[in-house]
Amino acid sequence: MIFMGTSNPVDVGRLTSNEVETFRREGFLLYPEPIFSEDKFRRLVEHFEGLLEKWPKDERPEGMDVPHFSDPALFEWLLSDEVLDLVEPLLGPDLALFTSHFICKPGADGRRVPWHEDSNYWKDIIHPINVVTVWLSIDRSTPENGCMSVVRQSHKLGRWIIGREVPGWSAHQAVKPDRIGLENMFQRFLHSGIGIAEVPP
Ligand SMILES: O=C(O)CCC(=O)C(=O)O
Repeated sequence: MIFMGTSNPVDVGRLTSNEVETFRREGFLLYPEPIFSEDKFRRLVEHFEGLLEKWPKDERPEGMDVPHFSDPALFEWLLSDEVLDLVEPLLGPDLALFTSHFICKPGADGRRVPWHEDSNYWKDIIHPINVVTVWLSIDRSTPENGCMSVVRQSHKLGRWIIGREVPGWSAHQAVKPDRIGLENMFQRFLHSGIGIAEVPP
């Protein structure tokens, strides 16, 4: 889920000033707690499994884009206090939900997302690109099963990078949960949409 904001960040919500500072410095933040309560998260997983069940068998499941257009029940999670209170300290209270996406990657043949800046896709749509992505893994997301990687501080590079390796960086330098002392990225990740990220196969 990706949010846009037009006002000044405010000192409220679920982030400490240290976390806000880390986000601004690094371009991403691993939130130290699960975003939703166990019960609310379990209901989201069940809801998602229901959507997947109905998804056409001849279409890739990574393609479940903007599911909230046809399924307003998803606003229970997308516009929940738990999520808005993470985003508001970064973007301020004047927020809009820009998009949402379930990127479901089946074991062994999940589609790779190459190195990219999300903002490259949106540069003709959003001005200024002042966005926060809340990336929430439904299953355990580890280096072994192809979790997302980000290039630390790449949001400061000011380039439009898409589909290729990042000059001056190699994949082994990218930030993955095991590099920052976490077992996995389960249920907690925010990034700026301007930094460079990839998801290997
Ligand atoms: O989770 C994924 O596969 C891709 C996510 C991504 O590229 C992003 O959040 O920018």
